[in-house]
Amino acid sequence: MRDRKRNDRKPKQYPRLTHPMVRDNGELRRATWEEALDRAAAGFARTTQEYGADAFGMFSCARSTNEMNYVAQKFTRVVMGTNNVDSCNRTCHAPSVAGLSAAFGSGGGTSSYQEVEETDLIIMWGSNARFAHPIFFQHVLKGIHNGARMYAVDPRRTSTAEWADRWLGLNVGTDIPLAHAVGREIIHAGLANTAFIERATSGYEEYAAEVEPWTLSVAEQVTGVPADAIRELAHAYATAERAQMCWTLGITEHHNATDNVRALINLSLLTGHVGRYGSGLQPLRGQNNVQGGGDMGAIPNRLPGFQDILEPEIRTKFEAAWNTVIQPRYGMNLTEMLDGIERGVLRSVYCIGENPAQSEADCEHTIKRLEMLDHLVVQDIFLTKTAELADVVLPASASWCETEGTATNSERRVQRVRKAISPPGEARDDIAILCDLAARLGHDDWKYADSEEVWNELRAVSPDHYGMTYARLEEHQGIQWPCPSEDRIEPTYLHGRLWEKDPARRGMPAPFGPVKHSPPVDLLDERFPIRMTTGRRLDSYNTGVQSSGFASPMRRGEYIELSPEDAATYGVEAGEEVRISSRRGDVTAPVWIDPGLRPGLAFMTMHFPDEVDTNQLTIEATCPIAGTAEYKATAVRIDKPAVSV
Ligand SMILES: Nc1nc2c(c(=O)[nH]1)N[C@H]1C(S)=C(S)[C@@H](COP(=O)(O)OP(=O)(O)OC[C@H]3O[C@@H](n4cnc5c(=O)[nH]c(N)nc54)[C@H](O)[C@@H]3O)O[C@H]1N2
Ligand SMILES: Nc1nc2c(c(=O)[nH]1)N[C@H]1C(S)=C(S)[C@@H](COP(=O)(O)OP(=O)(O)OC[C@H]3O[C@@H](n4cnc5c(=O)[nH]c(N)nc54)[C@H](O)[C@@H]3O)O[C@H]1N2
Ligand SMILES: [Mo]
Repeated sequence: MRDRKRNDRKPKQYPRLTHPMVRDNGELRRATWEEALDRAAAGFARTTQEYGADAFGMFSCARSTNEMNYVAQKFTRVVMGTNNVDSCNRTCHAPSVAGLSAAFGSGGGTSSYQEVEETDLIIMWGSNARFAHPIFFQHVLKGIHNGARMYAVDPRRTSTAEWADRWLGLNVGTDIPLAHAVGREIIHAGLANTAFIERATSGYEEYAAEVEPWTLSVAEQVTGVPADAIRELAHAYATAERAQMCWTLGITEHHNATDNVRALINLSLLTGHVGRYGSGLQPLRGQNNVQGGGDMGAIPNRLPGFQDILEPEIRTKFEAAWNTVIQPRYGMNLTEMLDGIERGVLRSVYCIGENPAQSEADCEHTIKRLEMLDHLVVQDIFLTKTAELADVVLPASASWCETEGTATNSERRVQRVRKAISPPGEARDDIAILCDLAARLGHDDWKYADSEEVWNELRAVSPDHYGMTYARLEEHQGIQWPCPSEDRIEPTYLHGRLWEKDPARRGMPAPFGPVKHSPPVDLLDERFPIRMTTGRRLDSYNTGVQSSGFASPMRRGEYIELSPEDAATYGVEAGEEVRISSRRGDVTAPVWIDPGLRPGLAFMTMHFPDEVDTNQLTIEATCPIAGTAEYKATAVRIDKPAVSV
């Protein structure tokens, strides 16, 4: 039985922003739109004049529409003249995009939700989709109903794992040893798809040598997963007719996250479970439009349509379309921009729909950095902790019910978003605000009659989106990219080319990534003996801005979740307040006892930072390729707070 004792701390209610604000004498005060826009634009112009275009950075919004992200990145590149634009993709799936791009040349998930219903095997690797992707999970349940087997690979026996045929409860940060042992077992059992490997891949020999030391028993020692469970997973994956490998942050929020992703992709190359109907790789994306934000070019290395900035003919195309000059180099990603603030090179930030003051690892450090900025403009729907630090606050309409546009989900499906109600007070559409700022910065020709006009501008420069008119999106109830033609719908899965017999049509082979195990950076020792991982619950959303204010019988606020064994060892009871310390800070929270946790493993969410600021504990160690932080592995200790006298 799970402990049901409630946390009686009151949730913070975030006020919806209904009018602009500017900072005077250290305080935010109400302002008119004219005043706030003038102030915002003047600050951006000033930092650029003084320090150059690259002193500006844009944090774009993965909650908002494709159209808004298209305009936000265009604002960054054309109006401000820099490629410093990024979004929360950096904190979650940038490693998936990097890993998939390295293997296949494109960063999208390779299959569709429908295929999950018609597959034979579903692996949920580091994903608690039952909580975090409940709509996708309906497709998983249909797949199970249709006879698919399911394996869950997660340190915690999660609500997702409860639906699995088998749960592999590995130690945090041991995914590469586990994947390598699965790969080795497939090879040694003679179950590798040699025809596919020869035809469609490269680097197999190196990969086989890399996995060779990872016998089942060595892997059992390192991962904590029994050898027979590893063998079972290996045989199930290799012998399945169709198999879906799904992963999320258990794989990507690590200092070696891109390597983790490569380790899973390797398994698909070894077995041929990619590039055909029913078999594929699915990184379930995070925020509702984080896939679309990246597709629209709100990332520092790609122009809209995931087109590489370093390719001269791509730049030439966009320079002609936008009548501008695009810098021939990658901009800074979100992690680099935060570093850049501290180094004094990034002086102004335009933050649209992000709350880094609470979402970044080691957030006290992030807050100090944001305070160092010469000019911070925050455009949000609520007065967030980040907005409280801003020089100018601009109230936006909420993308999901107050604006028109499109959004793109994890299966690359672009769907229409509808305006159902008007935004409150003086709040305005994100795109209209961006255009008004552009006008003040010398681009008074930025006028869009509606979101469809933005979309058609994007279609003209992005071959993958060209065939998706608004009318067709409506007719087909959403269309997956790529969609290069107005009279065709492409297959639901990517990389079918790998199965072509004709080498010319098959194209570049997909390389194996010979990656190595690297344990978490935040080491366990006598002072910090507990491995804490962080993540999500069904009833709350990210930093809680959009979900704290609601009353739900499910809502139970922040806890430190411990195994029954650890609770006994530390002599703590359910509901008792304890101090949780890491090498960066400490917080207090009540205890929740979860029998789904193994001894030595603790869990906290990121949902209630105003009650318990979990990210004061987490470590900034980031993946050097993708820039994503190791939110999933913090070393902590637990103490009963001293009784004050
Ligand atoms: N209800 C709800 N849904 C959401 C969100 C939300 O806040 N609330 N946020 C959205 C966003 S932005 C995102 S990115 C997604 C995230 O979706 P998920 O990634 O599914 O969510 P998390 O709970 O962060 O982490 C998933 C699992 O990783 C496991 N894990 C931790 N360490 C390891 C490890 O070393 N190896 C393995 N294999 N697993 C490990 C954790 O135990 C956890 O169960 O959810 C999205 N959906
Ligand atoms: N400890 C720990 N920390 C984590 C993670 C973890 O697993 N553990 N996960 C990380 C992940 S995956 C993510 S994605 C980040 C999330 O980090 P953030 O993106 O910083 O957090 P959110 O709370 O989702 O903030 C989204 C903001 O967008 C605003 N918003 C919503 N709709 C609109 C709109 O239409 N227009 C505008 N202008 N604003 C809008 C909301 O009000 C909110 O303030 O957190 C990361 N932090
Ligand atoms: Mo995310």
